[in-house]
Amino acid sequence: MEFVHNYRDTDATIAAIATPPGDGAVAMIRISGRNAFSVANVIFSKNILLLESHKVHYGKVLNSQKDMIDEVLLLPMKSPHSYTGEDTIEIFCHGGALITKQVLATCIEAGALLAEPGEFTLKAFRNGKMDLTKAEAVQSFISAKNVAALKASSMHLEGKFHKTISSLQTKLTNVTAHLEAYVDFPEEDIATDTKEDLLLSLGYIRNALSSFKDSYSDGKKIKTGIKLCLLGSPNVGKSSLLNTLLQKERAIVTPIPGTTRDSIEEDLQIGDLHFQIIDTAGIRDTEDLIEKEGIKRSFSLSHTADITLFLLDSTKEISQKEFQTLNTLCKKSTLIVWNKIDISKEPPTSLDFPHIVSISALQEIGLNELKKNLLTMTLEKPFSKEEIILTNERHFQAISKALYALEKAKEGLEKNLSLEFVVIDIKDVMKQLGTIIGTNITEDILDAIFSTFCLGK
Ligand SMILES: Nc1nc2c(ncn2[C@@H]2O[C@H](COP(=O)(O)OP(=O)(O)O)[C@@H](O)[C@H]2O)c(=O)[nH]1
Ligand SMILES: [Mg+2]
Repeated sequence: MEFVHNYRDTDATIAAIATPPGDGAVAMIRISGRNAFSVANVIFSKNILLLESHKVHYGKVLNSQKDMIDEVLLLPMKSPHSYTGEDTIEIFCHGGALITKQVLATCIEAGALLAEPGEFTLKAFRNGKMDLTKAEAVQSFISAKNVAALKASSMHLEGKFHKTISSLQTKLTNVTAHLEAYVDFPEEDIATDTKEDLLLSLGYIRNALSSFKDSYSDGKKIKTGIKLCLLGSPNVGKSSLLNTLLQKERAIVTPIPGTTRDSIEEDLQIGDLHFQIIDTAGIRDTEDLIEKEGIKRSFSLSHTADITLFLLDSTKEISQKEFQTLNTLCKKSTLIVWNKIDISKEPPTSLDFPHIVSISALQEIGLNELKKNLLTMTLEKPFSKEEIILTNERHFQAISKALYALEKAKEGLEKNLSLEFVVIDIKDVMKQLGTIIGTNITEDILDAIFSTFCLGK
C-alpha cells in the first residue's frame, strides 16, 4: 500500500463520515483535498483516474491486505466543482456503524487526515465557495428544530443577508471616499448639501442595522425554542394541560393535590415554532420537604421561562396564595389560563392582565385560542419568511458594535467634529460588518465558528 503524507495546511486531504452515527441503510464517507483522488485510488478496486467525474461508479473498498471491506458506490468530483471546491470523493457504503468506521479507517490508513468538525465547510469558505454568513447558515439549517428556524436560515443560505451587508459596505465606502477628500484639504469646509447627503446615507444604514439588531430577540427564540412554564396551585389542571398539549399521558393526573412534585420538561411544536414546556409542582403552603423543594423550583423555573402560563381553577375564587403569586409575575410574559370552564359558567374574578384565556384541559376547549395567544406573545413581529432575521449571536454582537460606531460617526458629522475622527468611526463600522461576511476575520474567530459544526460537514 502506498502512503500519501498530508500536513494540516489549508489543502490537507481530510476524511470523515458525513452521515449520522449508528446503523442505517446507507452511510457516506467524504474525502476532500489535494490528494483525495490518490487516497481513493489506494482503497478502491478500480482506477479512479480513469473514472468520469461527477458520475457514480460501482466497486469495492479494499483494506491494505486487499480484503474487501464493502461493496460501494463512489462519486468522484474534480475541483473546483464540489462543495469544498477541492477534489472530492464521496463513498456510499452499507450503513452499518462498524462497516462505515472501517471504510473511514482505510481512508486514514491510505493517507487522509481525520477531519475536524466543520472542516469541509471551512475549506468551502477558504476556497471562495461560500461567504461566512452562508457557511454559518449551513449549520443552523442542519440543526433547525422548527420550520421558522429552517426558513430563517434559508434566507442566510440564499445569501440575502450577505448581499445586504455588502451593499451597506459599498455605501459606507462611498461616504468615506467623500469625507477623505475633505480630510486631505482641511482648509475647505464641507458643503452643506454634501453633509446633508452623507447624513442621509448614514441614517439609512443606521435604520437597516437597527432592524437587524431588533430582529435578534425573535431570532434567538426561533433558534433555541421558547420556554413555557406551567404555574399555579395544586389541582388547577397543570398536568392535564401538559398532557393535552402533548397529546399523550406524560404527567400523572389525579384529584389528589400535590401529585406533581418535580418538574417535567417536554418539547412541543406550535405553528412554525418550537417550545419547551415545563410542568411544575403546584404552589401551596406545605410542611412536606420534597414538595417544598418542588415549589421552590416552580418559582425559579417561572423566572427563567419566556412565558409563564398561570393556571386558575374557574370553579373557585382566587386564593390569598394565588393573589400573592400573581403579584410577583411579569404581566407582559404571563398568560392567565382559566381552566375547567366545562364545569363553570364564567371566570369568577376579572384580572388586570393583558393576556387571558379560558379553557378546559379535560374537554380540550379553547386550546386554539391558547396557542394563538402563545404565538403572539412570543414574537415581537409576526414571523415572515421574506424578512432577514438574525439568529446568530456572533452576527448580533457585530451589528451592535457597528451600530455604536455608526451613531458616533453620525453625531461627529452633525456636530462638525474633525472629519478624521468621523472617518475612523466609519471604518470601524466597516470592520465590524466585515467580520460578518468574513472579509475581516482572524483565525481564532474562524476556529470558534467552525468548531461548533458537526463532524463531516
Ligand atoms: N372538569 C375538569 N376537570 C379537570 C380539568 N383539568 C383538570 N381537571 C381535573 O383536576 C384534577 C387535577 O388535575 P391535574 O392536572 O393533576 O392538576 P395539577 O395539580 O395542576 O397538575 C384532576 O382530577 C383532573 O382530571 C378540566 O378542564 N375540567
Ligand atoms: Mg400536576
